[in-house]
Amino acid sequence: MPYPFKLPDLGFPFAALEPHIDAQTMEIHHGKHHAAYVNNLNAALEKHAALQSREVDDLLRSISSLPQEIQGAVRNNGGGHYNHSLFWQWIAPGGSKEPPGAFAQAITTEFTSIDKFKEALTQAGMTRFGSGWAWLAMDKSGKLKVTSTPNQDNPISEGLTPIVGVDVWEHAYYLKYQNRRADYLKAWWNVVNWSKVNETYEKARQRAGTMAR
Ligand code: MN3
Repeated sequence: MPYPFKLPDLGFPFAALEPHIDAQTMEIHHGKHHAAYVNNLNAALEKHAALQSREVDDLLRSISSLPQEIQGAVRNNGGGHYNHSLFWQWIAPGGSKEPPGAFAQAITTEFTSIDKFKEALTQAGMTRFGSGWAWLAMDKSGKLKVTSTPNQDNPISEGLTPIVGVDVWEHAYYLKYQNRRADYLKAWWNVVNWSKVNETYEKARQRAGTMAR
């Protein structure tokens, strides 16, 4: 949905991810942090009517073509809005055990096992200095790779499609885990919504297949 951008519903109660992610963190993360990205993105586009029909992912794919005075605001706040809109969908109460079917096979092919993939993504999150995200992303040829980005950058700005990502900003975990990012990441695996992640993967794979033809 284009401008004015709106804060999407979380899809579940704030407390639904307990004990892995606590209710207060979810309430502030969604209702304050994500809401601020939405408000700031809308403010940045307020005087740019020609950009208001564009979806946020479209804006993020072409940041360098935007008016220079709003590039930073779109990158940070558009990225924040887009990243969190995806992030809420990739987590769910109770999660789901493992990636299904063809997706599991693709992960195993690339990383040798699901556990090795989880290690790689966790490592990417642990080694992201300061604030940012760790991602599983697909390149244009359909190949999966683990990557990480600073701040609210998203892999789509580098021509990749995010399949799943984890927020490693301190605001995502500090109230419950303080400085223990490793404990947060370990807990986060318990709430990953693999059926939604698989859906993201299938869509990206179809797109990569179309482009390869
Ligand atoms: Mn966040």
